[in-house]
Amino acid sequence: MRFGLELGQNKVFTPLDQLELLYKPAAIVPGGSSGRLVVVSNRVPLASSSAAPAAGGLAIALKAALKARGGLWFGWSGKTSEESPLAPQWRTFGSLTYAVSDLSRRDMEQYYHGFANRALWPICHYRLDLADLSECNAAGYFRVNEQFARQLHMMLRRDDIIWVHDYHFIPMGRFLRELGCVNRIGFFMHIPWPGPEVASALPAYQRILRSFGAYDVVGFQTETDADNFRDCVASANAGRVASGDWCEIDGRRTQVSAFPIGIDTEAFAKEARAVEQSMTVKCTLASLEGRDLIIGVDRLDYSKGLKQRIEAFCTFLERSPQAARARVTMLQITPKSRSEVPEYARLQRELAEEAGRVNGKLGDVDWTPLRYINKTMSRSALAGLYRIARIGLVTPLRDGMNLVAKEYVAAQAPDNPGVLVLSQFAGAAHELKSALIVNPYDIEATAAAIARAYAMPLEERKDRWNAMMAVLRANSIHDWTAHFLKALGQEREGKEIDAPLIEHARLPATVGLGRTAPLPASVDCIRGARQLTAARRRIYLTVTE
Ligand code: GDG
Repeated sequence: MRFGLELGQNKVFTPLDQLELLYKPAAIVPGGSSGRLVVVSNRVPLASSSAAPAAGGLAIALKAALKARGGLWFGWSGKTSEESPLAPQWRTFGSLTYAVSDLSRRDMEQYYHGFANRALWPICHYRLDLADLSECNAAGYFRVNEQFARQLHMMLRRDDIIWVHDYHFIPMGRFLRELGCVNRIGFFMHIPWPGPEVASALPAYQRILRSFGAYDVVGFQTETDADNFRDCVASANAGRVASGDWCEIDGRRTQVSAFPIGIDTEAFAKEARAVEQSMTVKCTLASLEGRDLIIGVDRLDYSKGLKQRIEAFCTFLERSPQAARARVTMLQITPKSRSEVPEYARLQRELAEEAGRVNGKLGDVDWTPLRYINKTMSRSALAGLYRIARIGLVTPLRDGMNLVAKEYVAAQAPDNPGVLVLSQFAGAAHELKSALIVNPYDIEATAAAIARAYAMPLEERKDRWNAMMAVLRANSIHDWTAHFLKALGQEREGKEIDAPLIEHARLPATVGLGRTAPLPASVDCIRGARQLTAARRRIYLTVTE
């Protein structure tokens, strides 16, 4: 018997016994052989052919991890359909299966555009002024998460290890638990998490916060984000914060830690070296006619600080007669994103106007100071353009990490590296301390940092670059995947941590970091933690039998 599934343009026929294999639960073996890795993310990089464009670093690293242990990648197809929910469509390549599901138009409006991109995104980026707090969008967010959880639950085996990604799916773990899922489930937040004063503006704040308690491991980009989250848990009485990165939320223990995401440093450096002679690089160099290049690469998003960056570049040219005479040129590559969301459509118009204004004011018949491009470039073209740029401008107003900062550094030529100007509000600033760190709201200071980068002697550029490369090499995207999966696999490998739960109490913040510190352990809490662990083991064994 054969079963037909539509996948993009292709109709895939799959024998029914293979479908059964996909849905059939496997027996749990605590501490035994490793199960599949199941990744859940909003978009699934399902390449329909080998001619598809190369995936980004995150997709490559996750794919490698999925292939290594066998896996399933599940998420939204990127398409809408009239009816919802439809059964997921899936496709298998060797040990890796992709399963994707469409959204109805209403789900897309409420869950994706409405709640994920107009409530969670702005609030997590500290933009309360741009947030839409509509209740029905919040309801749509939970509804779609429940739908996806039901679909995923049907496909799970009992020894799968599940890794949920990003703000679109915060409640996914909670719904899976309600369906009886006892697997290890981890969650990684790619965007920032603000403190309670800002986060509590979220519609359904308590429900969202408590949703995190369904996960065994919750990862954030920086210690600051993880601390903010712990502060939210404590101040909302959603649980208790313990020593050693542990939180108890709604009676369940969750590890809350920072796992700063990296890039494939060596591969990116190699790519940048290799494309030095490419047509894109040669044509760009020819068009510059010896002028120095400053580069910015960002999705078109208000969090990226593009207006302030253009203003800072303009101020730099006005304050620096030498640079103006040398006709330094800025290339800003900004692929459009989320154009259906009104705030993004408005920003798109405003940036185009601003670019025109700068070029009208400072340009000449043979010089366009700002090359503002809304096109998506190939990954290798980007690597080559980073390499020829004397300055990398990465000045978001708020960013979980910012991979462009890391890519710019990795792409530099060791004997003549460029300078990274980096926002203090990017997660990357926690690691790349040898960049020129700026406050992107301060236009004059950012312009001064550009001037300093422009004039920086070779020895200083090399010292700064070497220091940053050492950081990137020590924490690549592969290390990130391994660290997270190791934390998530602790129990499976019989290494469950029996750290005592300790009442959360805030001591005066330590200088600069604002970290919280625990008080001595309370006997009741320790007992509670042990009971919880024992109860969880009992459930585990019951399921196994
Ligand atoms: C979220 C968080 C966090 C950009 N333009 C083109 C292109 N890109 C690539 C870059 C980079 C990626 O897109 C952008 O990554 P970012 O980290 O800068 O920003 P978000 O998209 O907002 O990502 C962020 C990240 O998740 C990972 O956890 O760092 O904080 O917001 O890799 O190179 N790639 C190609 N053409 C382009 O025109 N090929």
